[in-house]
Amino acid sequence: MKIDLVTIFPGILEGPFKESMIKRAIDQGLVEISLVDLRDYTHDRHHQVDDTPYGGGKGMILKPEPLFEAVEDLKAKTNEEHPWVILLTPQGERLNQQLAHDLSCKKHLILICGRYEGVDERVRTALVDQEISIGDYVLTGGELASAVLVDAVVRLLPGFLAEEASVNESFTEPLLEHPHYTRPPVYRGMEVPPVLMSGNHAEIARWRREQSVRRTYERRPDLLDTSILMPEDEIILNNIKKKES
Ligand code: 6GU
Repeated sequence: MKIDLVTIFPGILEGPFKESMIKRAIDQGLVEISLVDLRDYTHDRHHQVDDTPYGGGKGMILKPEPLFEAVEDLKAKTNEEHPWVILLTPQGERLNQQLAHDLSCKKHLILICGRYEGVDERVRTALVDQEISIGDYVLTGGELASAVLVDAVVRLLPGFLAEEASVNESFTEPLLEHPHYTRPPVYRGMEVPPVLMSGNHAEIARWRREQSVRRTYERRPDLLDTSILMPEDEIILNNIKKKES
């Protein structure tokens, strides 16, 4: 996969891809990530990327010309038929695991990081394939949002994770994770549940499943509304509800 990030602050994005798992994915050749400085696509002395809004009002708007030229240049340099152009903006469709999975199937993503009060509307209508937001809060720009998107997408690429880990996990499965413990068995008086040290794998699996269902019910009941539970999970859930009443 190839990912281009178009931004006026490439410095913000230099850190996130230089460490840990995403770095490894880059080193392994699973993904190629390029930071593209929008100012490289200006032609004036001041490298102006923004301007005041027609009709008045506060704030600055990203100009269309540098964005069009940057994206067209990136498209001209790729072998891909149709690179997928995404604008990161609070007005976009909300990122979730399904969307991350859909994007992980694309061969080439071009991510435009929005800034200031917004971007010229002609960029949205004529250049962008999809607008994406990472949640209902306001950031100063799309850079951090694009780093979140890249992280969520790259970890789903084939060969990134051991098969089991990526599939059997919160939000692919409809349930939240059960609690985890490691050594020591007692820390500051807090004990590891004995079942986890029993060596009885069937018992451990049952305990974990119960904890997952309980956690989901307590913290994210909305996930239970939309997911199809296995019959064993329905029984666990009914027991939890019975004990409550
Ligand atoms: Cl993509 N951009 C900005 N500026 N704020 C956001 C966002 C994006 N997603 C959530 N908040």
